[in-house]
Amino acid sequence: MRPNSPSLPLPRRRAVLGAAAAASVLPVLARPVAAAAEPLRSTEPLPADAAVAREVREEFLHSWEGYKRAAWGYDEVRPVSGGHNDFFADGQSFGLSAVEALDTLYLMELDGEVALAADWIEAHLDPAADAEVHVFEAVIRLVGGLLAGYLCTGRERLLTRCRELTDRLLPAFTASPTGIPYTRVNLRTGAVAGTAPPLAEIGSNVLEFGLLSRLTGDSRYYDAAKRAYRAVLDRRSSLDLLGTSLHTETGKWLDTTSCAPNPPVDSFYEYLWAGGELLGDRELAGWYRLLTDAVLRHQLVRTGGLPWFQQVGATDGRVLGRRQSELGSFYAGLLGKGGDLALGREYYRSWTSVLDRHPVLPEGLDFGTGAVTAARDDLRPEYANAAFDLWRLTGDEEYKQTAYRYFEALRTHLRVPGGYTVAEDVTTTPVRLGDLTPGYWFAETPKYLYLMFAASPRFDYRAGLLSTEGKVLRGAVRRTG
Ligand code: DMJ
Repeated sequence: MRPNSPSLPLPRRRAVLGAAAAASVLPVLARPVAAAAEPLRSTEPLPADAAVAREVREEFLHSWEGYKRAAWGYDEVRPVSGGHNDFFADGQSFGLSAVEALDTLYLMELDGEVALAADWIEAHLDPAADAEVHVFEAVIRLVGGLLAGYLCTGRERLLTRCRELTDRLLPAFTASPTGIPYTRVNLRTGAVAGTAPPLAEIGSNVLEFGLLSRLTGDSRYYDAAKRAYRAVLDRRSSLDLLGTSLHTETGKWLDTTSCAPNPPVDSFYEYLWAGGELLGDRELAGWYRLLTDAVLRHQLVRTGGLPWFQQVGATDGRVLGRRQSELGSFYAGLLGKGGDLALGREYYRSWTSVLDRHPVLPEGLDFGTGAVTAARDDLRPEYANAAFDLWRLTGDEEYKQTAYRYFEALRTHLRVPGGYTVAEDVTTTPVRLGDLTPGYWFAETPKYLYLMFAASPRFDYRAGLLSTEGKVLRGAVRRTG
């Protein structure tokens, strides 16, 4: 499919909310706030909230315009070369970045852009494309993006597309003899493939599927997601730990390393907590507590006074590694939301200490030695996500300070004329750049930062709930008039 070119109206630059409105944002999730330790280091005073929100919105628009200019209708932009990237399947595009951006555009009150993106999606996103897609990525990015777009705008056709797409993803679950999903499915033929899903790919669908079941009255989606979770919980060890990946057809563990909160298991745990919150599912909430207690018991260690999570054998608790992925930094926020706030705050500081030592965050490190084990930076959102979560829980200025530092680091090192890009190596001076704006950029980092500073009237700061891909699945406030 050849993506269409848009007619590109310049976005209307509207003033963000004034300081008075910004000052009215309160810490929002009512939970006990643990005594805070001293921040790691003092920082310069921040610009006023409204000014930061304006900066973030401008940077988001800079990358959005880069995508529109060079890659409109394609999945992802290559902002250095001006090329584009098919994320799911070569020669097949779903306009991924536009789907990812929908609710961010809405929250930033860029309504002309929302209409442009939604019109394209409704006209061109093909839920029956002859493409073998990665089920997990299609769920968190496309299904979640369409759901959030629908919730923000009320455009029924976005919900229709969402349902059509999910119906075509469902064979990955229903064809499985164990309930553990296949990892890939051809949207046109329903042929399934891939029998070694890691935990994140097994569980990170219960929010999207549960919500879709609610919105449509069709329980098949939620039932499939719950069956998958149950299949994992039934296979936990006597220590209440989980391995990394399971075989779809035999149900046997393929890797018995408990590597939480690293990928590829990260959002499996996140969706247990969030499923309890969004869907009121007490079973999911109970599983979250059970499994988290085991992770804290067997994997939590301290190095230089800061907490990290080692890898252990799920059956015997034997220590297997000390690697930590940058993606694991989201866990600071999840710990906070799940009732372990003091530990969540400490773990956030573990990551702030990494940011203290590098221009931007590397993908991986050995927390025992501090050595970088993966020198890339994939323009990831997890640290900003944790800042957002912990700020909502505590209202503490520390999270605005550090989130702004993170934003400045990205702007200094990863901004290019065509938008924002990943880096190949963050240990070189200057940072050696790559050439891709991942779709999740449009869904996550600028959204978390903007919401922290903008006092947005379009987000319910108390009730709002975001998916692992930053999609607002609860708490979008519809525009009036
Ligand atoms: C995003 O696609 C989601 O946050 C997912 O849960 C894992 N991480 C990537 C971005 O790093």
